[in-house]
Amino acid sequence: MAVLEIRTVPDPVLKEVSQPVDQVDDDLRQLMDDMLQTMYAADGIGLAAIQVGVAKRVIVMDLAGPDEEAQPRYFVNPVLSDPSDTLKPYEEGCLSVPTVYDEVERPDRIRIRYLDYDGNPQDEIAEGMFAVCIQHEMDHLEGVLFIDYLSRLKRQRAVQKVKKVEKSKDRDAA
Ligand code: GNR
Ligand code: NI
Repeated sequence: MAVLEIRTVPDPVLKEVSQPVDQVDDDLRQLMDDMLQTMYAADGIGLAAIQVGVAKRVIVMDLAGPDEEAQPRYFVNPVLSDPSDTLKPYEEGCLSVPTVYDEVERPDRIRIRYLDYDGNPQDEIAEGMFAVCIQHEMDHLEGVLFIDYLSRLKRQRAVQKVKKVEKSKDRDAA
């Protein structure tokens, strides 16, 4: 297992559209294991493969609280459908846009079909935090970030802030 580097804005890879996976094999499971470890190391609740520079339609997630047992989840080739008419705002963050948080409105209930860790098809209804997170991650597969829903001014400020934060991290590391 390995902790991978998480790409941050304005890295152009984050705008790429990810490609469907044709087989859930041991190589893909290795990627999912590494993604999960990377997500845990960064204290995230979800991660899309493109955030570690891999343009495959793969997502990992764990919505368990800090004092709960781990609940790792893996989504390969996920498809969303039947969104609720009701939208709900939520203060989102993103490991690719560190230190920036803002409200995004999304359907509060949505159906998700995907292949699991073993390649078996699954069909679920996502609600609450699961619905927020899976829609945030699905956007990554299309090259979309939560800041793309904000005003241009807020988006530009967000990118500038991340550039600054990343530069100071590089200085600390040097
Ligand atoms: O860790 C994360 N937290 C989060 C909080 C609110 C809405 C979405 C998220 S996903 C984010 C991890 C991430 O960037 N996934 O792509
Ligand atoms: Ni994100």
